Amino acid sequence: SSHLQSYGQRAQNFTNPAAKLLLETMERKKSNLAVSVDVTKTKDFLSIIDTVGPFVCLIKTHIDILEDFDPSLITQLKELSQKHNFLIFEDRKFADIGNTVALQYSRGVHRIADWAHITNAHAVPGPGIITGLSSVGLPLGRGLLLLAEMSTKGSLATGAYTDATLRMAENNRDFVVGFVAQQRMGGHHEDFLVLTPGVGLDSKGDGMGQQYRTPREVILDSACDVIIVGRGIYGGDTAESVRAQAQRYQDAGWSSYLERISL
Ligand code: 6AU
Repeated sequence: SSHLQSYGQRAQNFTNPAAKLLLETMERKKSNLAVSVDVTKTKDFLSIIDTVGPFVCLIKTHIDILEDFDPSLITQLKELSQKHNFLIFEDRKFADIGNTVALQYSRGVHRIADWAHITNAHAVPGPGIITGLSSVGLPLGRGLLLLAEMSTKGSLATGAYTDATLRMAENNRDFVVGFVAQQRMGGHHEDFLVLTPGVGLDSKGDGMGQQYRTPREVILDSACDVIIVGRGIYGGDTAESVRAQAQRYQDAGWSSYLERISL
């Protein structure tokens, strides 16, 4: 007697094409795993993505940490996204006035809006940051996540700040498709996506503030939608270990989801 909708059913709760496509992809690939590929060399970046591609719904990038960035990398990233059927999330964490973030999103060397289905922003500047980003991203069918909480020890994004971030999202539902957060919040319905970093099966932290919880804690106990895993997956040195870890996290995330919707 489940009252929770499946990922596939939830696609119809959204008008935003990026959110719909993500949920449809999750259902089709049976994956609520996003891999965060935080490496500095193009060769490693592309090889990790090709290895984990079959297991993920989403690849998360920090495009500005690549030392040998070249626009041809974007062509290759898009090809991998088609080969393996995943979406791309550039974790840019915009945090400036609307006019500036519109430029950072569309221009510069990275031209993020051209290739990233989803990006994210801090709520700290207020709603103008959404106006600026949506002026670029909405016509392209892109989606935005707001950082409502952070995974790190001592995060200031709590309480009234988190609540105000939720209100900002509710007032901009065409473009804001959800949150980067640690839990589904405020009796929050199934019509925002909650993507959650700080996920690891073998480690509790990194000595620089990061805190890890298990896929089960995140998906089942905290009712989040997507686990974001970085070093837990690509930390191993061989392609075989990267593949095995991706499979392991995909299985852990998906079985927790099946348990959640059967409650
Ligand atoms: O699994 P890790 O610790 O290797 O990587 C976690 C990834 C990093 C962070 O920049 C990002 O997730 N992140 C975010 C995001 C996604 O916005 C927010 C947050 O609160 N904590 C966090 O780790 O690429």
